Amino acid sequence: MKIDAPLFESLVDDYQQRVDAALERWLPPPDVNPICLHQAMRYAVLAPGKRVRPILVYATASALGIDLKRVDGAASAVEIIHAYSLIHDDLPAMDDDDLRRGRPTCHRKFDEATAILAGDALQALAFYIISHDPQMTPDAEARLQMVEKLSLFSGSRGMAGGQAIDLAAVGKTLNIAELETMHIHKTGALIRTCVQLAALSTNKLSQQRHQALDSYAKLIGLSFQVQDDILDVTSDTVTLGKTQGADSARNKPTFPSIIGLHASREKAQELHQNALQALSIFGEEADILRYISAWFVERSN
Ligand code: GRG
Repeated sequence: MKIDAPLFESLVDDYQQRVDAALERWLPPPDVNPICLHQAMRYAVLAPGKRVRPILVYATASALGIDLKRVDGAASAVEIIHAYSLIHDDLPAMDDDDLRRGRPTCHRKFDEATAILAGDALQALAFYIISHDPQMTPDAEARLQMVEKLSLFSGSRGMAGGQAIDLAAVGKTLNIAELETMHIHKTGALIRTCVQLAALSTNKLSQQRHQALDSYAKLIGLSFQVQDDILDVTSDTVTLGKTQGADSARNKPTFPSIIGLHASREKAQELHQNALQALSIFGEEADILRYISAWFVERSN
């Protein structure tokens, strides 16, 4: 599909609406017991996030000619894992934040115990979806691989491990390689999962194409975080929907704090160019992924 900027924007809108509808189907109803827990889960997931990760699942599926119905489950699962990670990240024991997606954080709106449980239950729900969704692949082996990827990349060797490195790094001096390792795990692993889950939804993908997509995903996973660090310095709380300057206030190492703002912008652009290069074996069917890479480094929230 030939893509230009307006079409890209309308596809992003479609994907956001599509995943919101799927999330609504998977989330427990707000009036079913335990009501408070279910309301907290819905509050966190349905809050107005960018839906970057589901968009990436749909975009990869679209580039590979996969029916989007087959990846609704994967798109929902990654957003649900992301929502759980945000709830737990905001807790007093971690970043102790009051604002998320322009609203009070889950533990502020409900209470700490409910927020912990909502995160736990969301993590379980994501794996339920991947193992259960009848619309996904009929191939049991592929489904098992999806469970494996999601668990590996969200666990201690992926996102949760990155969070542990992050917490240990507060107030410390990291070099750029150590900072990258942290972000490759904390942010990059789940972004990589999005592309992998979509790629696993087809058995027609060559090893070479699979690897090219994975390289692309690794590069944009890091560029997303570089831009996040830049925005923490340059944006404002209302635009971000979370507390601006929170990283520097907590004395967290970031790309701008280590290499400066100018070099951070160059780094983001370099990662973007490398991501485009990784897609060079694809034709215009992958243009949507090229636009996503550009979006990641140009976004303002
Ligand atoms: C608690 C296991 C555990 C992990 C937490 C994702 C994470 C790991 C912490 C969130 C804090 C943070 C700033 C992480 C970097 C990743 C990131 C930029 C998250 C925000 O993602 P967006 O911008 O948020 O996609 P929305 O709200 O738009 O979905």
